[in-house]
Amino acid sequence: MFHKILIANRGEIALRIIRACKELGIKTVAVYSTADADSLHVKLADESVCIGPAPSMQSYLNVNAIISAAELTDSEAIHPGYGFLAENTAFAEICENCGITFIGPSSESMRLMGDKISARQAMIKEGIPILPGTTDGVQGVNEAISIAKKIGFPVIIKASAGGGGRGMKIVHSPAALPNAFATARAEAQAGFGNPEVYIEKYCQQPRHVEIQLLADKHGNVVHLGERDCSIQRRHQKLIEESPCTLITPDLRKEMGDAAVRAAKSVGYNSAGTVEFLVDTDNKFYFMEMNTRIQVEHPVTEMVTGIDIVREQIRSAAGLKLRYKQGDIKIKGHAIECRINAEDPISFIPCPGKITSYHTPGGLGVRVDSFVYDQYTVLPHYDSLVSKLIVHAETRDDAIRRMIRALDEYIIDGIKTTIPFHKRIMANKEFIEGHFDTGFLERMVLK
Ligand code: MV4
Repeated sequence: MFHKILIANRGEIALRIIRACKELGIKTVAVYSTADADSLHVKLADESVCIGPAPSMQSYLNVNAIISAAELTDSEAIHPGYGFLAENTAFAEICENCGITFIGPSSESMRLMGDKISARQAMIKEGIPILPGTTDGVQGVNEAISIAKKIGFPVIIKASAGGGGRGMKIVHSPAALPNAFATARAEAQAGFGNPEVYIEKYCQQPRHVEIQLLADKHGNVVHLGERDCSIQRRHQKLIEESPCTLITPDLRKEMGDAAVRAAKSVGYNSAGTVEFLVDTDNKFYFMEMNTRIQVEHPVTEMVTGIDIVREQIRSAAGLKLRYKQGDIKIKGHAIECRINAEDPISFIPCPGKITSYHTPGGLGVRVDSFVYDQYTVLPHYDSLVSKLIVHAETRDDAIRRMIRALDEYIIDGIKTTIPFHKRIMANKEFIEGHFDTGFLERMVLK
């Protein structure tokens, strides 16, 4: 096992990783920007290294500074968390070349899954369902029109180097295609440095269901069931839960097996997530694979009792997976609310000083956060201040527990999305499990 790990991140995920390391007896090194000098991840780590000024480009994305910090502190491994460098193939490769273990998959499986066209091709080979569309990049607008006519409108244009919903264009008619196609390519070039796009049939009102995987360096892969992440706004997930209300044990097995095969097809050997869309006929389609620990991993931890970060670190150290698929049992229901420093109606970020702070507690309540009384939420980074996770026997009990916990939570001095979550937890459609990825947009219209 590693003796020392450097955590190349900040905020709640840096704390989450430090906690796993402490329980494994591993020493930790925090890195921080000058703006984060008072942050909890710096206080809780055994050592810390300042890696630059507040802007992420000069600190948490500063590869040279982070590699130097790892070498200076004799860290054997780097955990990238999520965001920042977590899915940067070049960074994973640099770690590999420097003899530092990147806690994540090999740069090769990252590259195969990072390119959405090569990921689609890998799924076809494995017989995993994908939406009708192209299996190669689309170069010209005429080609795009003939493909779209063949698969039928509406279609969606996506960047091959994109992901997470960034740079997608929904097209409803041939007339709208030339403009959408040109914009999609230009945005792909500007946003990802690669203009390549592909076209898929657009699936209306799907559920976003993802399968959590654990894999080791010995070819073993298990799945930990699914999360429903359909409650999102502009591709920012706000509420996640496990299990998903519409997944039967048979469908779970089918999707879980598909996700395991997807991982095996690229030699995947870490924690990861395979994202599917589930349509109104309960048919599922591979979307993409996230090769990192995700924000919403705690809901899966609550229903399986497995520490995903701990298993991810063990796997990176070359240890064998401790679980067979038959050992994985889903117990009860878990829900996570992402609490952001944002206006609860407009979702405009509201950083600032917390003047009073009290966290909820009690049975089945978990708070993954990094803020404290008098802490100033910084404007330089994302606005997530806390993840409130509840676990209970049934979904109804979990919703009631979440309402109770939201009522207990005091965060004064800044605006947060707590009032938004209270409204959702009281929403009839949400309570009945009748929602899809369009739920929030429709709610605003009402
Ligand atoms: C889609 C889709 C419908 N049809 N692809 C968004 C995240 C990324 N991983 C894939 N995403 C989607 N891909 C096809 N062929 C719907 C989404 C989608 C979405 C689209 C528009 C507005 C909100 C959305 C929320 C979740 C998923």
